[in-house]
Amino acid sequence: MDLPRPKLFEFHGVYMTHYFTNNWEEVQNFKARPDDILIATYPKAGTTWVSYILDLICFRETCPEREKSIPVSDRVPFLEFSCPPEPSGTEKTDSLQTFPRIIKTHLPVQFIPKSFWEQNCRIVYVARNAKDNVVSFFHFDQMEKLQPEPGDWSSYLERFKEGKMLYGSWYDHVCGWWEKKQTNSKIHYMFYEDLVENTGREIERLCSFLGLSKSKEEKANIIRSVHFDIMKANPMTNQSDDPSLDFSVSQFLRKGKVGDWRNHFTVAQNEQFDEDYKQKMKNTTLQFRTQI
Ligand code: PPS
Repeated sequence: MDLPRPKLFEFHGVYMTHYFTNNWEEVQNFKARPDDILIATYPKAGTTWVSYILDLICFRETCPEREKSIPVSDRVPFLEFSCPPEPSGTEKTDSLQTFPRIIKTHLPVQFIPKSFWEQNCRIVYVARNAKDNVVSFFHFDQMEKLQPEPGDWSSYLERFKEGKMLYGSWYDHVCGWWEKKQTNSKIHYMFYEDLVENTGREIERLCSFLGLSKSKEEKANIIRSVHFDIMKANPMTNQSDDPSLDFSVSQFLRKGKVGDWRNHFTVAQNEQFDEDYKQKMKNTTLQFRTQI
């Protein structure tokens, strides 16, 4: 795929690229169904992992054949993505034949199409600590040709602090969804670090949020399938079919760890980051773990 890298621009107060705003009217007018499950995240927080978990929870027993033939990116369409001639995220979602539909978005809470609220849909939000999130995003932006040029690490880190990233400020994103969750019981807010620490417990919580029960054996099967090494080797989950990703530069399933930020932040960068973080997060009760 040989497209020029896109430019960031401010869109209703949030930095975006045209791949995620081209189809804005259709996205905003999207008709959600009451049984739709929306998975929302800031990019690189564990979207693919949780998308796959949700897909297995909902469909492993009833449609086992999709396991071998449909990449997770097709099972769980990316709502606001649009890169013609590929069908847009809304078109892909509208053509899904499954119930429920599981739909992925990276939109900040204020941009969510209103029908998701009107239909009282279940929403799973996944958040990841800022330091590992920015490191993962930096490596991804190097391999993803549909992303703006990342530049070097130290300027990238500054841009992250300023919110000049695709989908804007991480701080606004995680806090905006956290505030919304306080008054909306249909939002399940979960953390990447918890998933790494105890995948089984988090799957259990997801099942209970969805009102589904799984046998011990079914749960064990899901835990096995969503292990980092297994997902990395699985062509249905490792994104190896995505022509815009350059796997000679990095991997989509790169490390899958909590604390990889220590291999990237200098001592000075870490101190400045912590100082700035304290300011930006001083009005929220939201807490993250940067190690487990
Ligand atoms: S995207 O492009 O926004 O949809 O990316 P996203 O899927 O949100 O995030 C990618 C990071 O999630 C890690 N990942 C996992 N970690 C642990 N276990 C499993 N099974 C797993 N699956 C995906 C992936 O490796 C990326 O993180 P980094 O730190 O870059 O490895």
